[in-house]
Amino acid sequence: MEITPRLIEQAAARGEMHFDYQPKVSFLTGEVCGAEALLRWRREDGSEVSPESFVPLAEAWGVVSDLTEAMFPRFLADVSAIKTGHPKQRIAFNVSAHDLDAPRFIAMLHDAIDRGLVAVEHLELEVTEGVVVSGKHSVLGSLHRLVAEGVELAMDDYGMGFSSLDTLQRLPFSSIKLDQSFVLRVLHSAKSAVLVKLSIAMAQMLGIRTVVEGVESKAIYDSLLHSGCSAAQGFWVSRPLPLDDYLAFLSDQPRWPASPIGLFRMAQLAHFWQERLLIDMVFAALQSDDPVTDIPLEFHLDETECELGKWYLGSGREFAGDPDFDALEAPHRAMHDLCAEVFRALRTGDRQHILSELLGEISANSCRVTTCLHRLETQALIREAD
Ligand code: G
Ligand code: MN
Repeated sequence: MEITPRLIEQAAARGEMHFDYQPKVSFLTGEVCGAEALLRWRREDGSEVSPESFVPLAEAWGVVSDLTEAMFPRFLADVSAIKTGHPKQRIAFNVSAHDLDAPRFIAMLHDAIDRGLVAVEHLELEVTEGVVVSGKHSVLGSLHRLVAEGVELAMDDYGMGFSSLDTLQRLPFSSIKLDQSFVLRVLHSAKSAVLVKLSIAMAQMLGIRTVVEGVESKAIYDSLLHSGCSAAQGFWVSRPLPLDDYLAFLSDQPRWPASPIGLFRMAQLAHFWQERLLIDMVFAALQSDDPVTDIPLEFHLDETECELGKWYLGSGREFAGDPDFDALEAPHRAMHDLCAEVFRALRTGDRQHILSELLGEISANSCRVTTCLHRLETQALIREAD
């Protein structure tokens, strides 16, 4: 069969296309946290056309946006069926740069949200980085608005394109999905392992999460359990499933190995990094005559907004009673409060206060936070190895 643009269009219109759902598992909880909708084409005679053979053609012919628009209502209906019994699931829809550049698709999304057809907390968009989003003001504005409303935006196939850093700095991503080709090699290539782990750390510094694709074996899953990566997707967790099978799968409440160690490590890194960034900023401000007016995005002034704060006020409560856990909150809160005070002092020009008091106190509290986290990490490692 020769695939043509018309054939693709007819197939979508006739209902020959549907989505399978591939689960993602949280490394922190070991539970299914969501899934990715993957487009499937089953012809009337029952034969399957693989997405690798028709999606790139649809892209090349410029009809991919028609396909996206034709399939979006089906996706919304599926999400609605999923959320009924499983309200915490977030389901990802794959979009191409062409879709994001098409005002019609963005309008469809806003319309679906406004009409209550889908709630933003159930919705994620995965954007392939291969094709560059044009960067038109209108597109960027719409994307920022969707993200501000609570829709998540993931960069798909991270590491494969040539423009990943450029795209990363332009679009408001909430996560990156590390491409299978790196993940599949982590056990056999020291270079891939370093690239994967540093990409996770880099994402963390940007305040975004990482998902690994291509987790085909328990050994790969285990090797990334402590890496600070948020979630795993791949054949070892589950193959992509038809909607009904995915619903049954969720109802079984399957569990995978989970660990808080990645979070401890990332929190140590993030707070150390935040302290350094703050010091750099203070010194730049002291050397310049311009007053500091804006607080850079990387700084969470409210300690309950950073991942560590969210954790110890939420699922981390299970550690209550552990002296290192109990000793964490006070210096952590102090660190964030002191950070806010530095910004106030920079605005009022009170340099003396910063230099003689604030920096020293920040450093002392940062040490306390790091020590508690390091001890919690060691205890957890000993427990898990036992
Ligand atoms: O473009 P994206 O990276 O989202 O590609 C998803 C595709 O990868 C799907 O077609 C899915 O079937 C396939 N896939 C999902 N998990 C695995 C895996 O563990 N190994 C391999 N080789 N392919 C996978
Ligand atoms: Mn994807």
